[in-house]
Amino acid sequence: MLSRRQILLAPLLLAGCGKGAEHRTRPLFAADTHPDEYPTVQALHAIDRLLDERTNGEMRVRVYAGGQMGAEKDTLEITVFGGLDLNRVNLAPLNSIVPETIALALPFIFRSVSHARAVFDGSVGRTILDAMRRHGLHGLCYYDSGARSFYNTKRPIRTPDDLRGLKIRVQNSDIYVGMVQALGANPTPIPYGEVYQALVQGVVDGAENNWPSYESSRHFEVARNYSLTRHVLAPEVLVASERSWNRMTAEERSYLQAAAIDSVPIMRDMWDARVESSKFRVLQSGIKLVEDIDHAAFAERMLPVWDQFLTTPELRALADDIVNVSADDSEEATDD
Ligand code: GTR
Repeated sequence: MLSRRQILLAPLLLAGCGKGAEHRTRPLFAADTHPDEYPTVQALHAIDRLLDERTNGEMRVRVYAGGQMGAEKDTLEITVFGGLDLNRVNLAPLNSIVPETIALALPFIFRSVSHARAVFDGSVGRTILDAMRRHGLHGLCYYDSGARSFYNTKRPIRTPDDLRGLKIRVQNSDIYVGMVQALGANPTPIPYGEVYQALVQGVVDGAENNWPSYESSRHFEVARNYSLTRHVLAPEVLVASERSWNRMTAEERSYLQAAAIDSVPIMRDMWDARVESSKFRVLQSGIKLVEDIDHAAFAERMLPVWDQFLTTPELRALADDIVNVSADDSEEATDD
């Protein structure tokens, strides 16, 4: 059965049903939940510019930003179905579609931002992108998402016990539900676009996210205690619909893949700058920043969560591979 959104998107879908030659007459449709100035959306615009230059305008990307195509869980369905060609999502909503992505979502699996970047850029990262093909998606590249930390309207969090009993918004992913439960809080999955109201109305007491999202979503105006738990450093992901991919010529595919890869360092520069400016803006607003976190206590609570989610030898091997990737961890994490 078609969902309401799939029916709404029927025109996009039909426009995408042509053969290779017809395909080039329309741009690739891309979705992102963030507003236009956010680095992930700017990365999609960068891909559009690169494709425009390299194909003399034959390939272009039309970006639907600000969540106008719906929540990430829904836009992913639409992407698998072929109604969207490109989709920039967080890793979390992919966890239930592509089991291999769970390895990257494990709390505290990354030692530092440089470790995370080495994994995204290396062979483990590629293996996980390739696994997406079995699920109707073509993984093109990862983008930075920095470190996620807890924030709330009630009190400063320093230890897991400080979270006890709080209602915490989580993304649509079982691993986030398991993580928050293991910390003694109550997880509530809510789409990103609805979290601000949920915080205002007290439906939830807190959430967790990186500096740029905490700022851009205006959650910082309501949830004034930001605790640098840095529990998850999972990436953002750019996927293509496997259906759209299969409709492209080999040449179009290589242009698209190359533009995606070339957009990664462009996005990384914008990301690092945005982390700094977001952090500056929210600190200026007078939020309470909690830095003396008992990270060891948080990490210890996550051990059963790893066991709960590493359910196959393949997933365990992927997690081991991630841990074994070497990186210059002495380097200061860029978003602390
Ligand atoms: C942001 C991420 C979004 C979305 C959001 C959320 O950091 O960029 O794609 O996943 O978090 O918490 O829902």
